[in-house]
Amino acid sequence: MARKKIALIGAGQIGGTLALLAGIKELGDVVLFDVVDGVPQGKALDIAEASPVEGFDAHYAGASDYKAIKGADVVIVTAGIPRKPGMSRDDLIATNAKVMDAVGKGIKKYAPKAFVICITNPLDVMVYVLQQASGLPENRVVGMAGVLDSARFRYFLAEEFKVSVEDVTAFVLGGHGDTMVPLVRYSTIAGIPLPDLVKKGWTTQAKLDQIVQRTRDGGAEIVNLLKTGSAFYAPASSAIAMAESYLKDKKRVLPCAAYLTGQYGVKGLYVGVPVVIGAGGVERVVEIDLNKAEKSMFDKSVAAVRGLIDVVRKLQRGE
Ligand code: TXD
Repeated sequence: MARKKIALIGAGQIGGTLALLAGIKELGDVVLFDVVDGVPQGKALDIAEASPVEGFDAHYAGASDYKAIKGADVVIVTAGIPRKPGMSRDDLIATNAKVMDAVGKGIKKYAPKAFVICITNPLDVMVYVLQQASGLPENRVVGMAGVLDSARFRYFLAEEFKVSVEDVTAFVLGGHGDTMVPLVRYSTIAGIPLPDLVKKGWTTQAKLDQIVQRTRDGGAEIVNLLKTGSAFYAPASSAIAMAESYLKDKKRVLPCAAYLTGQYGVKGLYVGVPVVIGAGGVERVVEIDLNKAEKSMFDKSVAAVRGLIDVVRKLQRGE
């Protein structure tokens, strides 16, 4: 069986980390693409030279021409500009929407059968622009945010409870960022819901609320520390989990920005919801009942995404 081909559009901080992880996990051959000539080629060669030491077999190439992504099975998009301290994700909108347009056209021409994962911010809007520009079916274009948000939540919970990260599951809904909806009652330690653990005295409600807020602000916490860019290790790990579920038809249930066709009362918008990712792409959207408070947080999140889509449409019309 020939190796799968993974194309990484954007060879910056996340792109480079994705390339290394794809190799270490032997997911396939890797093409790094970037508009800055030399960087994708340099990172490709550097990682290829690590392969004998790490003991993985994968072919690496770097390119500045879309031809190089021809026939890719998976395309992961990080192209664009990241946040600097003081910037919100939404400040990136005008520049990154143009980038998504160009990237979408490149994918349409050279990799129309690919499963596409968008990482570029503001995520829920960029994945929409990318899907529109690529013309690929909605269930083959998905956004990465929820896996990262829930990973942050899981990590903070594991620290609080002093248990393995492996035994913490977390459930988040909604848009990436400030309007994210962490679902505490569906988040568990080895199957025990968090509210039960508060009752048992493992933690307090106040501490839990703090953790939820820290999760919401997780991106900004890293931006403020790094000062020159945003998080890249955990975002790359998160996207690789999604790519792996597709390539190996694992059918993992992962929170992703998925195109909704009526689920959760939303139509024609990408919003963060739990989905099943398998060989068919997004095979299913998992729906759960939300209580009043959760529904109101979710609706706020959806309204924020809708507002940003309107901004993009205005920009596209040149207004
Ligand atoms: O959860 C999430 N979705 C995210 C998203 C978590 C963290 C960061 N997130 C966003 O990912 C971030 O706000 C950015 O929009 C992207 C990529 O972040 P990264 O840290 O990798 O940014 P870099 O290092 O600046 O890399 C971006 C690369 C850089 O090498 C540019 O030269 C390139 O994108 N670039 C392009 N490549 C191809 N085509 C075009 N048009 C292009 N424009 C810039």
